[in-house]
Amino acid sequence: MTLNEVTISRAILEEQHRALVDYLETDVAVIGGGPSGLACAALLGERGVSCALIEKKLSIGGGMWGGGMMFPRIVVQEEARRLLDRFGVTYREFEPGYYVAKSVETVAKLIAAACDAGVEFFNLTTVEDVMVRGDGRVGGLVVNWTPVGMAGLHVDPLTVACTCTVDATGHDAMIARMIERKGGNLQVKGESFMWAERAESRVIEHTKEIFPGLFVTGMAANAVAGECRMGPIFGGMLLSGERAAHLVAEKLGR
Ligand code: 48H
Ligand code: FE2
Repeated sequence: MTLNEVTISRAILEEQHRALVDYLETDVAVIGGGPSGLACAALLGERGVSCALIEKKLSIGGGMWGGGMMFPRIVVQEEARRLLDRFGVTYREFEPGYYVAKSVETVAKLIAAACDAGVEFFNLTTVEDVMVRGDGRVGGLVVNWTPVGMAGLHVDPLTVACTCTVDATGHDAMIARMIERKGGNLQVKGESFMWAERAESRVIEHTKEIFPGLFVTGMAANAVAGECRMGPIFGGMLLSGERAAHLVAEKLGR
């Protein structure tokens, strides 16, 4: 068999173009491919919700790859152990209630679960703005290729429409901050000191709809609420992603 380079190029262009066009209107856009966004997207996909995950970097996985101070291990507490089981992540009990897993395996299995659930990934894509119209809700996102911003090029973005948006952008709570900056009725307090136990329990209750059509999950939920950080324990991120998926599905009547 002879291989035709043009066919290879056409396969890539046509398939990805179709994905982009298919997701110009979607039920849910999850912004950020860290642990909370991945868990949220995977669990929404499993419920049959059409879900796009938009990640500005080349790699999906966010802050989980690096474990703690570049030791690629993460810790998960008892409450979230069932989510490691659900996503098929192997782990070892270090001390009663402290489970340690490999960060690379955990990221890989979360990504695999999201893929299996039909989530469409758009990496290298930055959400640079949101659409809020007369109805006062987030109805869409303004997106551009990440390298456009990195190169400082003046290239206008494109727009996607979504019924629900999930801010899973981590410490910076980027989407919530966009709304705050533009005068929306939303205050981002910024994260507080390290206090693992408090941060891990509170992140679940801070996971909610913070502005019409906009849900927040993961570290962004604590950043919006002025809540503590937790270091490299990741159970709260997974539980928060699960809670966000539940709230979004409820909102969509699914
Ligand atoms: C597209 C964007 C944009 C944008 C950002 O940081 P993350 O891993 O987020 P979480 O909340 O799922 O997990 C937090 C965890 O990794 C962590 O840092 C913890 C637990 N820290 C505790 C501590 O004490 O430090 O992932 C967020 C993702 C990243 O991949 C970003 O690149 C991406 O969001 N992102 N994607 N458009 N505007 N902004
Ligand atoms: Fe962090």
